[in-house]
Amino acid sequence: MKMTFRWFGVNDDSIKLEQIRQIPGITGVVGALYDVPVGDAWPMQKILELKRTVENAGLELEVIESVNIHEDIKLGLPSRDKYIENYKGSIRNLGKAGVKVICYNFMPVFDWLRSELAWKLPDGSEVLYYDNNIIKDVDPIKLVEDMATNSNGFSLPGWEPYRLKELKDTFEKYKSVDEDKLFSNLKYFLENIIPVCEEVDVKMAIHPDDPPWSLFGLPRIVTNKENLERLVKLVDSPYNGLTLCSGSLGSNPENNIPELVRYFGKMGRIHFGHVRNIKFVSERTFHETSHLSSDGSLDMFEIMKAYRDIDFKGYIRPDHGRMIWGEKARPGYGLYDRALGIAYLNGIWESLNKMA
Ligand code: DNO
Repeated sequence: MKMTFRWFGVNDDSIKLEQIRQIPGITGVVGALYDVPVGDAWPMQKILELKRTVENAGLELEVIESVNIHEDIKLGLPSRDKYIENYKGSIRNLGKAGVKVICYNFMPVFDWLRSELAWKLPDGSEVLYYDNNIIKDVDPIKLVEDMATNSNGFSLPGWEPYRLKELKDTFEKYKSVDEDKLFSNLKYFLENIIPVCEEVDVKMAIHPDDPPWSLFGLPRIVTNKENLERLVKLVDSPYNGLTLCSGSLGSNPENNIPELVRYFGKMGRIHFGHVRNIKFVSERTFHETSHLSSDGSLDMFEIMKAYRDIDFKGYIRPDHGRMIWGEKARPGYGLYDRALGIAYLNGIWESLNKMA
């Protein structure tokens, strides 16, 4: 297991690489180019610049999160071929720069979604909250506007402001895309790119839908064991793999995370693990917590044990943390609570190794 930390770059992160470097056991950052529009090929020079910056701080850049997928690919429009060609260009360039894993998602229109970005826990810390009663009645356009203005001045991953303008139009286009169609659009994409991944040794790792159910009538397919199984079979190659996100899949209590880790891990299809906890409030309503098992509804020991049992050699990162100690950072992505999360996960890992 290699422990990593998501970083949004010199210009868009409150956290410095020098601080990340001092987290015990850290090997590298999970980075991305945030100034390349979705759909364009990532230029070699910019990738190398990012790599140099990260490596100069004594860290590795082996995981990218995310190279986002242009909406036309998800919609299966004729223009998708041009964007798929660009995507292949990004994969080739990232491979040349030594990147091993690309995390991406196939969620229509939205990436992750919450009803509140700074909900107060009794200890005064702030967390992300998903209340299904709010989401089910809300106008999605209004929600996106709120998200964009309430994120401590940072743009949220997947909520690029320039995409909001097209939102209404995109909703219209999705009226003809159901789950089967979305699966076949994903298959088309994977069939085209996986041979390039095999050639340059870069593994694709799809991120589950967060939360793992349909929103605003849009189809969502990366949601449970059955669909993950269907997905890995779309193209039967180890390069067609998963980012197993405990918090995203885990917000549906029917998803048993340790079981999923064992099942897809034994197949060699998990390349990246996002490890975090959440607490169920009621059906389809939950909030995030510290990583500690006793603070949430997921058993972190059992999750890490599953990774240990499959002798996981891939990358792990702590996921969203609480906002604590007065930190001002992008919601979910502060330094302090994610660093505490790492220390805790590393502690579990050491115990597991010694007990083995
Ligand atoms: C949220 C993240 C997601 C994730 C993408 C991957 O905090 O886990 O935005 O990065 O879905 O493409």
